[in-house]
Amino acid sequence: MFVYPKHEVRRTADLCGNWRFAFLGPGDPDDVRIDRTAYDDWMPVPMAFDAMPRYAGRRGLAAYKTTVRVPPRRRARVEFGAAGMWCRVFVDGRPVGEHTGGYTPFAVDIPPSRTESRELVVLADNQFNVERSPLQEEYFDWYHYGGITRPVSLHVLPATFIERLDVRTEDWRKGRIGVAVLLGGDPGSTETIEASVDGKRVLSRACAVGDRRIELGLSVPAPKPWSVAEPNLHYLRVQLGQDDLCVRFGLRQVRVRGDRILLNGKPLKLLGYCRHEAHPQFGPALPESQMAADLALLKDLGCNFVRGSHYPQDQRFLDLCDEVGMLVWEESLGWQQEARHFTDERYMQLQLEGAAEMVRASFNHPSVILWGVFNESRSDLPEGYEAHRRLLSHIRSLDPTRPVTFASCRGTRDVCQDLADVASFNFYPGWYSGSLDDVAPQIRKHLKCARKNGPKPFIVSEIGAGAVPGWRDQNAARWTEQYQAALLERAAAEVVRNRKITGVALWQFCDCRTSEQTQRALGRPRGFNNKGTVDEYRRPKMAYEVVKRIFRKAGVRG
Ligand code: ADA
Repeated sequence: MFVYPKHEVRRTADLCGNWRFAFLGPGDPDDVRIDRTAYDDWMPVPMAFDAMPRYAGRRGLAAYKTTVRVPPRRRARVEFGAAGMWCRVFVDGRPVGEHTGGYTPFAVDIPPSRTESRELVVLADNQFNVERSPLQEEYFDWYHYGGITRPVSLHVLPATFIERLDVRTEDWRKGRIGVAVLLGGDPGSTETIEASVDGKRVLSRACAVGDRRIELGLSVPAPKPWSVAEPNLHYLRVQLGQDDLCVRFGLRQVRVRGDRILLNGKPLKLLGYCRHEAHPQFGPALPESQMAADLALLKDLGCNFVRGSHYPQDQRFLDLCDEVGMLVWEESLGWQQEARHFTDERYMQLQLEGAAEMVRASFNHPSVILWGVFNESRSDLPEGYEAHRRLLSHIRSLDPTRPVTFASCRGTRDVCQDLADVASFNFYPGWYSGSLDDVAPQIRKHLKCARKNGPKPFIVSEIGAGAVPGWRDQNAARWTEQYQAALLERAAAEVVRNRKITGVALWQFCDCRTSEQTQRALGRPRGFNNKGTVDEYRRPKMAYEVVKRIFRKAGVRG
């Protein structure tokens, strides 16, 4: 719902749609002769190729091909929303870039040419491979798909172009913003820079573009703050010479004060779910209408909060959260990392790069209020302390405007809690251990752990139970919908009742396909993580009406 186009001057092209496709099967990408590939199929972009029936469950290399038109002798760039798990991009048969991580945006340059028609090939790989895709491992408790899973676009660029606009709220009441204009290309000339907010000119002056960054202080003509109840959005357009960029932003400030998270000075109560980007027919490449339908269900449940578990989110989903008023915890890619990860410098560099890609992509979303890292990793180890310190301080250096956290399952053994602005714990009383009577006491026990060094916001970042969809039984034991409803009722009621608890992200919004690794599969009926309050097709389980009643009574959904 962008009221203004993202570019009025820059020439761009949407590259979504059917590309030519060939599944090459298992193998090493260095053995692939792109010029000898027979493209015998078609594949929509964005889409996970192994969510398509013909390639379901198969792992290997896949080649995508399309043709793009670039004015002769002009530089251009292809921007990918994400491609996984690893990919290599070719232009006219020559490699121009690679990317790993599967959930973050990246770009590759198209070198100038006298020829206008350019061949673009993407070699994508959904094979688990510690060299090419170390950030994604088969033991994780969700299914890892492959392909070009988020939108792709072509950008024809002038010598000096606008890389990014980072918008910081300086005063939400008065509508004062700080804007960092990040430049790419060849600096060194003097250009005229113009800025408008909501279509009204607010700046026009000459500027030297010798460095890569121009700082602007601007006023929003008719400021309206962003909130869950009133998700007002503003539009900033900057033109610099022959290039321009329009971004949306919201006037809001997030602060931690004592044991509260404040949004524009008001304490938040975060009630919601952890959500995987997952659907049996699309894998992680959900169409926008499905994203919107998910948000409508979250709103119907009375939620104001969603934790994007366990990787950076699709920018289109965050756009929708901005528009409808949903608060987001966004986190970098990871799951139960161990000491071997923390002591692997290449792994840590990829974690740092992936976190930076996430922060840069999501910086302007008012809905994103919290950054997370390293889900359930060994934050009880000395190596874990250094790894958490590096990653959290890196994120803070890129974005000092948002608090940071990490979802710990180490309880009192956790040695990293001083590094986080918000204490977040995952625990499953009544599921992996104990009974329904342990739910509220365990929440109170973790609250005490969160406050051991003084008042601090505390989020129950995961709690829940599995229910096989449609399974109801007189015993009402584990895996029944009755048991899941009873457990979530106790968890939601305790969080809503206890004013010292900042919030909860129930595990999880919808069922999702999980790893086919034997040990994982044996504990996951149907090969799915069945802890959704709705199943994978978003059909509600018994818990739905229970959580809805409790969350809506709390009145946070806006
Ligand atoms: C962990 C993990 C989730 C999921 C959950 C479960 O908390 O963070 O991704 O695996 O357990 O269902 O057991």
